[in-house]
Formats: sequence, structure tokens, C-alpha cells
Amino acid sequence: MAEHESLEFGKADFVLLDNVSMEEFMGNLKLRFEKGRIYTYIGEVVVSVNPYRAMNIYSRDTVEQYKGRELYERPPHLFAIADAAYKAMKRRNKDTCIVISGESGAGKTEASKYIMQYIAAITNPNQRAEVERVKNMLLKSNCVLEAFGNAKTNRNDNSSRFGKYMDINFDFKGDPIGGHINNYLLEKSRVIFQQEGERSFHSFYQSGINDSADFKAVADAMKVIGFTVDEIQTVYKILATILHLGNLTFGVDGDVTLIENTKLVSVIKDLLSTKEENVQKAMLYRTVATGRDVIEKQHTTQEASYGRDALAKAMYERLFCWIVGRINDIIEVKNYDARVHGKNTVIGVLDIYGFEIFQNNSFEQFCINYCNEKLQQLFIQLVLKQEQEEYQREGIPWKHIDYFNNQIIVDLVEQQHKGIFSVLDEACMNVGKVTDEVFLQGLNVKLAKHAHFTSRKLSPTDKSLEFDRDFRIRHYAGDVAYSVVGFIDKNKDTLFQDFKRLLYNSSNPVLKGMWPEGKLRITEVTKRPLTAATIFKNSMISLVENLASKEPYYVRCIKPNDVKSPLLFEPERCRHQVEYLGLLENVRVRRAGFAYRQIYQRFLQRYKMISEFTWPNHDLPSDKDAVKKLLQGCKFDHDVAYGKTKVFIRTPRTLFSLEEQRSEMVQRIVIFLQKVWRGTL
Ligand code: AOV
Ligand code: MG
Repeated sequence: MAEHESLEFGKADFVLLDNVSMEEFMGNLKLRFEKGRIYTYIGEVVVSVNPYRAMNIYSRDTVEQYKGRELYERPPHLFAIADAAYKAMKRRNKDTCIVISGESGAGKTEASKYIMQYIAAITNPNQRAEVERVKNMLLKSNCVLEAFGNAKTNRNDNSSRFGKYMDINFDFKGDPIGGHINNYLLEKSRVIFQQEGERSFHSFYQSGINDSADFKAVADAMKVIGFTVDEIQTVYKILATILHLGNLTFGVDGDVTLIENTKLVSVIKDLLSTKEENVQKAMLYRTVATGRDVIEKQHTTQEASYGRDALAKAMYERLFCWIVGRINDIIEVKNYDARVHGKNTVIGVLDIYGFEIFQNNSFEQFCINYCNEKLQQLFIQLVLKQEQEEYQREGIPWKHIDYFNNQIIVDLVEQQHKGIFSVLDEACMNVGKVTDEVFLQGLNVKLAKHAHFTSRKLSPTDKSLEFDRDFRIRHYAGDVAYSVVGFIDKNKDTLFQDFKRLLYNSSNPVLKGMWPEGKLRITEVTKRPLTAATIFKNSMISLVENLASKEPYYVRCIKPNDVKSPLLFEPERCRHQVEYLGLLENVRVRRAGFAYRQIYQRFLQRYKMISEFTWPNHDLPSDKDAVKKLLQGCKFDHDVAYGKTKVFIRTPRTLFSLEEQRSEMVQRIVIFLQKVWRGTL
């Protein structure tokens, strides 16, 4: 329990609630939010409510207050959890990770930045130049990735449109020596289409159009990270190409397909450092292998437009992955000899796109929401598992707490053969018709009886399903209707080989380097590359495996309202999030029933003054015996369990009582000492 806060701010840890009910939970959350206390614990989990205003709680001074302290010693804060993850890594030589979750706009990305900032601030006390360099790179890389991977959506002005997992590597002294970023499925369709009120990626607006201050920051960051002038120029050329592609239109003359605005082609060929005729040809023809023959087939205008859009999307996605790759080259751990210095350890920070529901939800939302299901599943497993393991390890009986297990939804999406991804992949491989409708029919057949799946066909009277081509999933965080339109295309994710060859044949070496597969001849191209769904699924499975192999720390973010207001706490919206995040269950498990636990020796350190057997020192055979004697003396014995290394206290009241006795004793001791000093005793 965080003791440096008065109760006027509510309970700093939800496990200290008198009753674990939704009402009390919400009451405490609201009270704290209104008092400007945006963080509250559930044991070691931080619950964070987005304040939507600048808070004066991230300064250097605050960092100092949290550095090296125990979680319960200071008011709840992200810094405390970052410190806990850092300490655990350093003390026990363990890899740890911080998993930040919550819906779109709840504050995940901001939280991840504060965590990084904290870690940067508390490390490298000796100011080693190499470590400073690494830290600077890690912080700067954020700025670049946000410019290229974030965009304004109707839920969040700075919404992450990719998933990001960043490892920070530390040497045996606990100083950062490098890092690695994994990025997950960028929502590239945004390049060619945005819903009303939304924008494309920030990067497009920083080409001197309006966000020019940001442009400078990004350009500077890229320079600092070590991108060459040629590389930076190529980046801007690619952005410009994509913008021009958006204006390219096609027409027909007789049976010939042609580009209407040929001037643009000339601009594009300069940007891509290639020949005009090459651009023309790639836009209007595709090379196909039929048996042993290779022929050139003219596009219809429709195919040409499709190709153009696919090119724009692919160029952007490739650019993004290339940027991540370049950053990784630069920040990867170098010159570290594990045989000399021991294993280097890692803190991973996960910041993904949050659960989202839009007016129109497509393949991307489906993937994003599946990703959130996976993380929720991990939370359920680890938070319960850890707790269970701790009780087991300490030899304390454990009682099961009921909670909604979303494994059923995870299976609905990813299960072999029956899952939605499998049905989608099958539909894509269909020899006959390959359409979104075929996919929907497949779903209707395979998932007709699934409790979390429905569609117009399966529930014809359901008014909430507006369109024939919608299916709906009952997610852990709410119902979402997805339109199947575009699923097949987005899943197949094809880019004509002609475009790859076009880019590979550029005389700009940076651009050429991004498209190595452009050197393949049509006959050498793999016919069935992995689908987008399969790639995403595999990456999620390995992400979860990776997180599960580390000691996890959790930040659960809550969005207080939908209008980005700093003062508004919408009770219904918040209650819904508390519900689906399983926070109440989290509290219950945490208290089931031990609200508090402490290693014997530390417990004594804190409370030894309240018992004659332990003050100032005890002569019992072990700290465990001393704690037993102390608690028996206070008549709290019935409320505690003695584990192998820790004492567990069931009800918060006992802890309050101990705290009260402690402050009384401390006061008496202080008065006594004052008397001694003044010589009045
Ligand atoms: P998200 O990462 O959870 O959404 P962000 O971290 O981008 O959400 O937060 C959204 C906005 O809320 C930020 O741009 C800030 O204006 C504000 N905000 C969040 N946390 C704080 C804070 N601690 N202090 C002040 N303002 C804050 V998404 O990426 O959409 O899932 O895909
Ligand atoms: Mg974000």
C-alpha cells in the first residue's frame, strides 16, 4: 500500500477497498481521478486513467523520488512500476517486460514514453558516452516511428497504427547498451483511404504542409539516429511518390488502357530514379507466366487502379519496415561479450494499437482487436497463474476466482481449420470464385453455432447488423460488426511483380535496397506466399510466447470519456472498461484472500517497534519466527498465513491496524528521544 498519501485521495491500492464491489471500485477510481490522482494500484498492476491534460508528475524531481524505492513506499506511479521491472531485472538477473493495454486513446503510447524516459533517467550514473548514445537513440527512435506509424483517427489524434514491442538490453551494471524493435502489422490501407474526420499517417503532413515544426523534429531525429542524407531524401521521395500516385487516373482508348495525367508519370519517374516508360509499363501491364511462356497482359482500368493503390500501400509499408530495420541496425547491442560480462538482460515494453470500434470496421480492425484479445488472454493467464504459483511456492492453499476467460474468442479467430483466419485463408485459395461473399458463406457454415459469432444470415432479425456483408463478434471488450468487404484482397496482399521489379531497377540504391525481391523473374516467384492473416497470427503467437517468458508488469489504461476532456469522468464508459479489463477479478484474486505480502525480513524492518519481542532486535531462530511472535502478540494470527519466505495478510484492516500501531510507536519513540536530547527525562 502506498502510504504517503492521505485518504482524502481515496485508496492508493484497490485491494484496500472495504468491499470489492463495482460500486466501491468506481467510487475510488472517480474520486482519485477528480483529485488528479491518475494512477492506482492493484497490487503490482498500475491502473491509469488518461488525464487529457499536462500533469506535473513526470519531472526530474519525481524521478528522484521513485528511484530505487519499493512500490508501496510512494504514491502509485508509472515510474514505480518501471523501477520495479528494472530492479527485478537487475537484482535477479531476469528478463522483465511491461505490458501496456487499454482501448484506443486510453494512454498507452504516452505511458510507454514515460516509462522509457524514466529508465533513461535512472541509468548510466557514470555518464558513459556509449551508454548515453544508446539512450539517446532509443528515445529518438520513438519520434520517428510515431511520425510514420501514427495517425489521427476518430478515437485518438495520435493513434498508433502499428504494434510496437521494444526490447532494451542492459549490461551487468544495469545500463542500457542497445535495443531491438519488433513492429506488427501497419494499417497501410490508411495511405489510400481514411474514414471521415481521419487523416493519413502524420508523415504526409510534415512535408512542409502544416505540421512543419514536427517535420523538423523528425528530420533531426533521423539525422541523430544516423540516417544518411541520401536515405532521408529517399524517404521524402517515397512519400511524395505515394501522394502523386493518389492522383493518377486511368482511362481507355478503344481497347487500350492508358494513364490520363501523363505529366504525373514524369514526376514519379524522377522521384523513383527510373525511366518514364518503365513507370508507364508497370502501371498498365503485368507479366504472367503461363506454362513455359511469359506474356505481358494489359490491365483493365480497374486492375490498373487496384495496382496503383497496392503500390502506394506497399511502398509505405516497406518504407516503414525499412525504417524500423535501420533503427535496429543502429541500436543493436554491439561489442558485448557475454562470456566476460555475463548475460545481458532485457526489459521489454509493449505498446500496441488498442481495441477499437469504428463506423466501418474492416480487416485491420479485426487484426487489431484480435491482438487485444491475445493480450487480455495473457493477462488472465499470467495474473492468475503468477498468483497461483506464488501461493503454491509459498505453500499456501489457493482458492479459484471466477472470471470471464476470453480463450473462446481467441480460438474463434485463430484456431486451425475452424477459426476465422483459417476460413479466410481457405477462401483465398479457392480454385473457383474468390470473393468476400464466399468467405462470409464459409464463416456462416463453420461458425453457425458459435456463441461469439453471428451474421445477418444467422440472425436475420438482428437490427444491429446493418448490412448483408457484415459479421459480428462478441469481443471481450464489446460487440464489433465487421464488413467482409476487402478481407480477401487485404489477406492476399498481392503486389504485382512488375512493381517490385520497377523499384528494384531504380538507380537510387536506397530505394533499390528496399526491394530485393524485385530481382526475381516471374517464373521464380513463389505462387503462394503466406497470407497477411497467417503472418499476423504467427507474429502474435510468438509475441505472446516472448512476453510469457519474461516477468511481466502491467499497466491497464482507461479512457475517461470520448471527447478528450480533461475533467470528464463518464461513469458508464469507465465502468465498462473496468469490467472488460477484468480489474475487479484482478482485485479479488489479489485478495483471495491475501491483500498484502511481504518478505519476513522487510516486514520486521517496518513493524519491529510494535512488539517487545522484536524491538530493537529479536533473538529468535529466524525472521519468520520473529514475525509469528509479533503477530501473535497483536492477536492478528488468525488473519495471516506464513509462507516459506513471505508473510501473507488477508484483510487490509489488519494492515491498517499494524500501520496505526506503528505510527503510534514511532511517535512515542520520537517524543522519548526528544526528551533524551533535551535532557528532560
Ligand atoms: P493510446 O496509445 O492508448 O491509443 P495515447 O497514449 O496516444 O493513447 O493517448 C491519447 C492522448 O491522450 C495523448 O495524445 C494525450 O493527449 C493524452 N494523454 C494520454 N496519457 C496522458 C498523460 N499521462 N498525461 C497527459 N495526457 C495524456 V491507440 O495508440 O489509438 O490505442 O492505437
Ligand atoms: Mg498508441
